Amino acid sequence: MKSMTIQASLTALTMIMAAGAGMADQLPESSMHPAAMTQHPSFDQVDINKDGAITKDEAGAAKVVQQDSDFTSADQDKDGVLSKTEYDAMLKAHDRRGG
Ligand SMILES: [Ca+2]
Ligand SMILES: [Ca+2]
Repeated sequence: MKSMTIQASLTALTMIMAAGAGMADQLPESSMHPAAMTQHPSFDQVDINKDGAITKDEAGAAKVVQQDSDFTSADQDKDGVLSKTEYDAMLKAHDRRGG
């Protein structure tokens, strides 16, 4: 009777370990998907050439804007690029829209 209890415990332990391993397997895969879009890239990450401004190409490459009109409306002073202030304001606007 006692040995059956041990056997049951071992089986449960094996199942827990297997489940843990399965979850660990999934972690790197999900972190490879930037489509998890809960967090926006920082200004520095989007400003690929580090000139202190985000062009439409850089914003598109980082997927921080879905369409030209998003970029245009974020470019508040209409100089064709996003400053850090404009970029931050755009992200805040995105968050407000819940998207
Ligand atoms: Ca740039
Ligand atoms: Ca601007």
